[in-house]
Amino acid sequence: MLNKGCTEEDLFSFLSRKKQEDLDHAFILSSMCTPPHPVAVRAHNLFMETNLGDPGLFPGTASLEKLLIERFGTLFHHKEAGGYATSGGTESNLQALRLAKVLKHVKNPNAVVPESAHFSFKKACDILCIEQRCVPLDKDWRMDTALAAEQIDKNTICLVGVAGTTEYGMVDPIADLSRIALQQDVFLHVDAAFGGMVVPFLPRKLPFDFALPGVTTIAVDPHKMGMSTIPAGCLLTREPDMLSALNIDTPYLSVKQEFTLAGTRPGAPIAGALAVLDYLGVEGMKAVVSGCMKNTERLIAGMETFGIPRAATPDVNVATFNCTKVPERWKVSWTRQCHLRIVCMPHVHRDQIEAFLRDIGDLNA
Ligand code: 0PR
Repeated sequence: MLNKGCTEEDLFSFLSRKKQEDLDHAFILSSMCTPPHPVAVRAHNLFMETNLGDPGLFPGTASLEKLLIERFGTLFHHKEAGGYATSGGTESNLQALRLAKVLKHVKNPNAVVPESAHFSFKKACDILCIEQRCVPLDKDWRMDTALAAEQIDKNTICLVGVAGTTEYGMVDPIADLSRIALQQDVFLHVDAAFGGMVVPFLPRKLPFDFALPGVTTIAVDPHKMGMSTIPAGCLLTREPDMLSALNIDTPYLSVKQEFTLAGTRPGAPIAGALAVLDYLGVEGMKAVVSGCMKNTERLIAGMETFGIPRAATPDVNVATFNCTKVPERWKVSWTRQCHLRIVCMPHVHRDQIEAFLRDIGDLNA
């Protein structure tokens, strides 16, 4: 630390230079995050100093968190759902498994997850000492539900399905998983960190939420397709009071117990997340999602005209290809199976898709 502080001007010229070292979003095709919507930024700034680790001091902010959970409950066909705002999908998935572990009381618990599950489940299982059982996918990159049913035994506490897989953008057959979960009396956690803000706004109905009676908990991340500021995730529970099973005593705070993972929790991104939902409404979100899906389809069609086939026909805005080379200025990602992966987020406009396709054309000429 400097002995004597520097001037504000020097400080911010240093910070601006550092910011310029970050990549330009115009070329980022690999991210599931996107620059926040302007109303999210404005709401975030308004609630900058709030801390929901001590909600009694910030009752207004705490009521926004309640509203956010209510909005998602309603969107996911269960107005009475419980839940809270997390730091993102990793925390939501961890807390969902923790809840299953606490409520299921099994000595050597295991969780049955698809091979496509996000690596946060590995972290959660490590921390919670749960055996992670991975289920192979079918030829369309969705969880094979027959194989999932075979993996469940008396020590299984939770079955996991993904709505919008990280690598291939698929929605698992959650209706089948819901039936299996009810039959076998295990929890069903749906990781809709990405797809929770896409699937409800698609013209094609893909069941994944509380309308399916076996679904116990859902993770959804406003900081992905919800265009909020970071960090904003949500964990929703079917039973309104389910999370109280995780309560621990917090004697000197304004509330005497808490079930959250983090202690200090920012209220700002919660305000940001709610701001986007209320500002855009269902119609606005449909327009955003429709734009992203059209760009995904255009990208797939364009690549195929160059003889570069898709690796999957995605349910959400993630496109994958049998392709080995991409012009350097574009920041793309590669799946574990070495497929090119592009996420058509709201910041990836049609112009960028066309410019990318032109570059691919030049590369293949
Ligand atoms: N579940 C799913 C289905 C996810 O795709 C992700 C993250 C998570 C859970 C975990 O969410 P948090 O990272 O919010 O805890 N998916 C992206 C990924 O791992 C996250 C990401 C976003 C990565 C932007 C890179 C990036 O630039 O690919």
